[in-house]
Amino acid sequence: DADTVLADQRDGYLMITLNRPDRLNAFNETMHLALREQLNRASAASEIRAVLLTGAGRAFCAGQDLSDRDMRGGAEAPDLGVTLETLYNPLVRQIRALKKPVICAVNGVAAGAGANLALACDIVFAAQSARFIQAFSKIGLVPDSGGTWLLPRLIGEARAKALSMTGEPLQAETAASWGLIWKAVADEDLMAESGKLAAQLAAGATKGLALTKQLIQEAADQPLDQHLDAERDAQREAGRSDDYREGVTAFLEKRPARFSGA
Ligand code: T3D
Repeated sequence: DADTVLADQRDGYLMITLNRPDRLNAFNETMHLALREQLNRASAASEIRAVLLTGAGRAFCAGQDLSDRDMRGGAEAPDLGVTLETLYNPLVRQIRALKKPVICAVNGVAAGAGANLALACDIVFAAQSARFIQAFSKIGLVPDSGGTWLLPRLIGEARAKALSMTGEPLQAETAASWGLIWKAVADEDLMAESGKLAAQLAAGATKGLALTKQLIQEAADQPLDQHLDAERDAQREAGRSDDYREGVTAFLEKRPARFSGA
């Protein structure tokens, strides 16, 4: 189970590849921990200013590895609350809390927790041939990894319920037209397009982008009045960054800004 996750630092961003292609990159504990470690690395390293997450082979991620849940010999069902508490929930929290943009390139099928992992990222590209499947209902489970929170917010209750209850695959283009993801792109363009955006955001005003991410995420839970205060505080903080000074100066000097991330 070595190298269940590959990581490659390029152009200011960390490209992380889920790498269990023979299992469609389904999650076992080793892959969870390896992914967590790479996200921690991305969070800690000042030279990494964005993350690009993708999958090896023909799939993005098929969710939980069900061969680790084999109860055919009469084994007791595992306590799934424990797996969520210790593995899936920390992963979603980690992505949402990361103070750098996380871009997801969904290169193929994204099922179960694999679909919701993708949706937890900040900007999601998908290859035209990719499908999103809330596979949970087929095995008697509920959508996890934030699915029941994110889906109704992104696409409304009607579509969220139908996708979750039927487990029907949703094609990338429909996902984009519904507002579930940012863009569906031709398969052969997926990595170039998502890599280009990752590099662009890695060269951006990191502090401002992190505050933007935080504000948009918090908006779902607070009234406008309170949120206006949060925007005021965030803008005050962004306004104290070197990148704000550089952005305004570059505009006035009619040249591209050179953001340092500070
Ligand atoms: O358990 C907990 O801790 C709670 C947390 C749960 C989170 C969850 O994610 S629950 C949902 C788990 N995932 C699924 O239910 C999806 C299962 N997979 C599928 O439905 C299909 O494989 C796909 C729709 C994703 C893809 O279909 P297809 O036809 O393109 O491929 P395939 O032939 O089904 O799969 C190819 C191989 O990958 C196959 O192995 P083989 O026959 O070549 O040896 C298949 O068994 C394996 N595979 C696919 N998904 C999983 C998997 N092996 C283990 N676990 C998987 N999730």
